[in-house]
Amino acid sequence: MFETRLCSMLGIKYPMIQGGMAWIADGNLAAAVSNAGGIGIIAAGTAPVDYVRAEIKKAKALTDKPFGVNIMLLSENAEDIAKLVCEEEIKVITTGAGNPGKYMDMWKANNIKVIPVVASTALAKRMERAGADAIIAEGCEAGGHIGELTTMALLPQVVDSVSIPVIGAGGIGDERGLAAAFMLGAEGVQVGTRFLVSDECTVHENYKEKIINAKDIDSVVTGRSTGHPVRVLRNQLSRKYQILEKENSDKEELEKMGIGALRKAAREGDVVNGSIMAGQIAGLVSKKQSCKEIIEEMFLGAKDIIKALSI
Ligand code: TUI
Repeated sequence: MFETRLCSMLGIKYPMIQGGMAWIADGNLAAAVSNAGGIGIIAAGTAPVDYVRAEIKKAKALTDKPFGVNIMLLSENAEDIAKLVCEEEIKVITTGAGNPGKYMDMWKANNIKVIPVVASTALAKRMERAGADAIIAEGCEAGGHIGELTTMALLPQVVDSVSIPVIGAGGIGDERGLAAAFMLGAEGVQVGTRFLVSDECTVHENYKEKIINAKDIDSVVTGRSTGHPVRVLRNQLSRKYQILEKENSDKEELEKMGIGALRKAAREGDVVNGSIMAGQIAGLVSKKQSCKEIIEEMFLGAKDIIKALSI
């Protein structure tokens, strides 16, 4: 039922891409998702090149399945990571928070499948023209850096605007979300927040507990005033940030507050002064499971939903 063009393109069993969560999605998580039949992704985020190289080596040791790297285009290391993925013969790249146009030719010359994340039909069309192999349409229910449109509105419009496969993202955390994305024309889904609490995810336990305990309305968007809106779970840092934004504080000072805050929460477990990036679906994520259990539960459940509809 879910054998789409994405499966044959990437050589995977289930058309599911793991979200490229900076400072969270490492070689361990990527390998676990790939071993379970999806496509695991190592997030480069704002990390140094050597860190990303080490995570790639880790994933290579843990799986013989294909896995990818997410390149966060706002990072000052983006260009170096763009070259690293060619050197390391990475099979798939997802990109976020910008337009990867200037790297496309280099990646295509290295036979890499390129799947940019977009938040608009305009960028989706540009990416298709530039040679993208598929598109991730990510709605603002997602965690981290977001665009303006919801998944429900964005996804079908992107599906209509390109002919390459479209992957739905943002707010997809169970079999119902997966089935809904396919109803909107998706040929795959990207899941982030639910994998964050997986057994194989090495994010700090305090971060996992925050996700498990989150309710529907516990995420907020900070950074609209600086032009870099980011969805996070509400905590002392987000409240401080929102007050400063209301007071029209200096943009540079606000940006500085954000840098390093994600790492502080994800690696050090400081969920008071750190940034807990997560999607709106965190309220639905209530149990820790292996990546295999998550993927199989979602696809088997979605199959049942769609079967029940066709009676
Ligand atoms: O990239 C993400 N989510 C992220 S990146 C990240 S790391 C970070 N750290 C500190 C500050 C900011 C980010 C955390 N979460 N998602 C993919 C995504 N890309 N969502 C939306 C977009 C997007 C938005 C506008 C992509 C392109 C775009 O327009 C670019 C253009 O030039 O048209």
